[in-house]
Amino acid sequence: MMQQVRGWVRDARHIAVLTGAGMSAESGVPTFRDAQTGLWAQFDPQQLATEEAFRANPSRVWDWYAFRRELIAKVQPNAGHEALAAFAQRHPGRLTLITQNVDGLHQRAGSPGVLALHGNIFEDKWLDRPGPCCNAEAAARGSPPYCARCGNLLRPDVVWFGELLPPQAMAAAEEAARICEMMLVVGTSGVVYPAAGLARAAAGRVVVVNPEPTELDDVADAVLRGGAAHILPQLLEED
Ligand code: BV8
Repeated sequence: MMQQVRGWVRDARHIAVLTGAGMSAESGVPTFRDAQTGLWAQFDPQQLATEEAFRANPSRVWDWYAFRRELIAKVQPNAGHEALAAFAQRHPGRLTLITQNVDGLHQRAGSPGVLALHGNIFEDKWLDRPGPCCNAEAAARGSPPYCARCGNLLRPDVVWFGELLPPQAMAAAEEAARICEMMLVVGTSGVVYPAAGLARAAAGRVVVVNPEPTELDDVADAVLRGGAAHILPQLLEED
């Protein structure tokens, strides 16, 4: 199967890649559906990653993101991130990388033009429409930081459940799915929409890379059972 899929990679002019939290698992970043650790074990990420949860308890949600930021800042991109970046650098314009991840590891590995559908965990934005008094650099320290003049809160610049994805990134991702001869779907359970819908809309062959069964296995032309850091270097290295 690996040799056959390597042939598909060789023959594809346009390759779309959709990655999820499993892409970063071998870097040491727990996936979204891994049991939350320690203090966070009592919370469901799907409940925490919402505007409603933030408004109800800003410091709890802010502290969860601070905990994740601290963990992600200490890890490195893995061989899977690096294989995707090296391929894109060897073949400019042939590979479009679409990620649901907010950890920035694809960007740190050197992948160009990453379509980050769910935002960036290291960026903040104002919770409510900012007034002239709202200056993020001068925000009053706190969990979360806030505008001392009007009380507006800073929040992580990620897409929470119930929030629209960035229209430009999503449009570019849909275009990449439409023109691709193949789509690699790596490290995602395929549960979260509209990102998972990209695999269902792919014009080309769909190849799932995942150690476990996923919700997208039914649309896969091939499934490579294994970890991203192990499979992707084999799949993308040149003969
Ligand atoms: C929206 C940022 C419109 C925050 C995240 C149909 C259409 C549209 C929307 C919906 C729909 N159905 C339901 C919805 C609503 C909802 C949704 O999808 N709910 C699900 C749970 C049913 N979607 C939304 O709300 C989206 N917005 O639709 O807006 C709208 C707007 C207003 C009003 C109405 C409609 C917004 C979704 C974005 C949410 N934000 N992240 C943050 O990170 O804190 S999603 C979050 O889950 C992460 O980004 C994560 O990447 C993502 C998806 O999870 P996965 O990446 O798949 O991770 P998971 O843990 O599930 O799986 C890991 C996989 O890795 C596993 O398969 C595992 O086997 C594998 N793995 C493990 N180790 C490895 C590995 N793979 C490879 N190698 C390994 N070593």
